[in-house]
Amino acid sequence: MQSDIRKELLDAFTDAGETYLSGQNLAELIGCSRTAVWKHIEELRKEGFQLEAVKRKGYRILKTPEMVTADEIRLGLKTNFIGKNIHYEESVESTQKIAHRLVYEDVPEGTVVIAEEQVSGRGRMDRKWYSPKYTGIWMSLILKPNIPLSKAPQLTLLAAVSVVQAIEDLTDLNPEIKWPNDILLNGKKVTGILTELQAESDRIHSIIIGMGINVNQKLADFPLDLQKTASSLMIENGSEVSRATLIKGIFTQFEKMYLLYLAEGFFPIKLLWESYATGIGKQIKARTLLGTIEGRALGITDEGVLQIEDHAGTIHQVYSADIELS
Ligand code: BT5
Repeated sequence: MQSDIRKELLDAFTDAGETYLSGQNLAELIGCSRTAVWKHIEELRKEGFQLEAVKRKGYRILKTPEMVTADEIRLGLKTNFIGKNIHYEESVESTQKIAHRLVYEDVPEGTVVIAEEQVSGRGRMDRKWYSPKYTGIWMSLILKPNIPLSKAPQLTLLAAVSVVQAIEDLTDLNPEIKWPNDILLNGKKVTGILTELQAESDRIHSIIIGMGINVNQKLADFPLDLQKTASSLMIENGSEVSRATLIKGIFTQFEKMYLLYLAEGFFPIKLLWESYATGIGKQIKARTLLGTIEGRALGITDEGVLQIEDHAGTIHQVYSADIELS
């Protein structure tokens, strides 16, 4: 089986330590073809393993990727409840799915599901979210705020502000937010946020905020159709970014923003959001389920709703859409 080859390959490298192992050695040790060995070595490279290949000697592992296990994240984490309870998995369909299940087990507010890889990561409206192993942050945060249903989208904006602040704290990058849920660097998407909720009538039981952050992917690691629109922090920054450190930064910023929100409402978050927003005051196109609206983005209301003034001067309130900046 494929995963067995991979496991045996990693075991062989671990046993060999500093010693090089040739493709032939590895194939014999594992009992597979040299092509299979080569294929798995390429896979490991994509996942962030640094392998050295020396002619007539073979391969050895120079560096393994950083993990985002609960222990790794707990170390030095100074929050009171966000990220205090971490559910970590190596590979999942979607962290959202696990978070929805955990809600039924009555986990504490601030519980986070983190995975190294998602095989069916999802975006809004069941779109796919590409979530390869070890190179990004794929996590879902469970909240239980006592707010009406209509205010839930504000938490998407709050999450975006927290992620931008954490990226700015850790790198020299200056990300922008595209309403409602994208974080961009040089016009390319590095983060997507998906807010889902469980509610009974108008009472929110829990809100699950999914955050997908491209951290250490190279451009060639993205599928072709995403290479024009997506990017990672490493591509824009020029060097690797520690996922565990960034996760801790997001938890810290999120907790600060969330407590401010619960105490003072959306207004202070709105001001921060506006300072990072792109497209406001500009001509934009908003694709909604009911049709496309073109006009000037006026800004967001105190509720977090986007306002667009069309060419006839009518002001539209947009609750959910895909935005195209011109
Ligand atoms: C989003 O949807 O941007 C929300 C993404 C949320 C992902 C997180 S990861 C943890 C949690 N668990 C999940 O299963 N999901 C959440 P949307 O605005 O609908 O954008 C989706 C579109 O972004 C796709 O149709 C692609 O065009 C593009 N896309 C897919 N993967 C991408 C990636 N890794 N980076 C940049 N763009 C991507």
